[in-house]
Amino acid sequence: MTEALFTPFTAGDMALKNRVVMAPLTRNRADNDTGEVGDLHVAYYRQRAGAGLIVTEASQISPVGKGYLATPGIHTTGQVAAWRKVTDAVHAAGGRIVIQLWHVGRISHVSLQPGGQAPVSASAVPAGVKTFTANGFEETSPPRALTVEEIAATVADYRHAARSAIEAGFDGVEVHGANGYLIDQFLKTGTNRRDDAYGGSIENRTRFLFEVMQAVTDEIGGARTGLRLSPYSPANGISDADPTPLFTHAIQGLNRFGLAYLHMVEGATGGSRELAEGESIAALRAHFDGPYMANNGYDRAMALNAVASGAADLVAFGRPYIANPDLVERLRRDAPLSELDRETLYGGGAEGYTDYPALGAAEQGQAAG
Ligand code: 8OZ
Repeated sequence: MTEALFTPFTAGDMALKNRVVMAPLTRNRADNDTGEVGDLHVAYYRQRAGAGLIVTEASQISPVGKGYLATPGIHTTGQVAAWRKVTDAVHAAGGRIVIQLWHVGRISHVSLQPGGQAPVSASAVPAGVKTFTANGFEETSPPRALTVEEIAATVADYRHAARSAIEAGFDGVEVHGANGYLIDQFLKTGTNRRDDAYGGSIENRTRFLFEVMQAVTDEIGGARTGLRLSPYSPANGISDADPTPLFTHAIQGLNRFGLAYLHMVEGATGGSRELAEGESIAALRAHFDGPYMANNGYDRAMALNAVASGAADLVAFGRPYIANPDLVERLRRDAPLSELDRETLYGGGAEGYTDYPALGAAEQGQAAG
């Protein structure tokens, strides 16, 4: 019997060969000056083309959207040409790949910003967390609030990045609305103290998200656009006074865009799946009409069950994909998973990046036996 996790699925315009997704993973190996990916990225993503869908590492939509050393961008012609080699390699290997569109907002440092300026956010509320700069881990710099004109320009940057993604050969984009970055900073009360049309009520705090989704879907179509949210995650010092009504409104409002999928971090990003009393991912998911991608701490049994039961259409695996380039094959055969090396997660070269082996032919025979 073929488990549903390994059967094809169509997400918007994207015909996927299975329901296993490689989640976005920041690895800090792009050229820090140009934001361009290189040959290592081509090899890394090609090795992982067995996934039904790859979501790339988060990639900044503009220079001010950058918040960590050596993350890639998707806004210059050089970045587009560099990513084209990755998308060609993944497609030649039979995979599908979308790029995650990222603006970090306040999760940045003056040394990473154009002209050494302060990072931007919904409001001038410091994050009190660390980022990764040329000097190692450093406290994020206090942000300033975007003006209404700058918000419009930022929406235009998302649109331009989405167009650039299609020019680079991506099958679509995933807008990063999660983990305490700019969109989340507008959504949640801990970071949004605005008293204009972008702050205060739930309608106002979701305005920026909806403007971004409108611009991106106008530009490339909803069927090539996904979105990642993390309603209950405290990642990057974010908080909201009452997240359930906020995300109920947000998710209901997303239905009009005909998205390829909604990707949810179910709990604390990279941490606990426990929720507070009255909070339920299933209840939020029920408001969404389109394909649902589950994420956060899934193992094989959880993923098989989530798809078989209909709780999820797709399951995104993050950390397991770092050390297991052939993760789908290992899940299919119920083969052991390799452990990742934490020392080589962020930055560096091929070590801990492209040198994790796939199952050997002999092991594959045994596991299949
Ligand atoms: C780990 C390190 C740096 C960035 C996220 C883009 O949490 C990230 C990220 C993760 O979404």
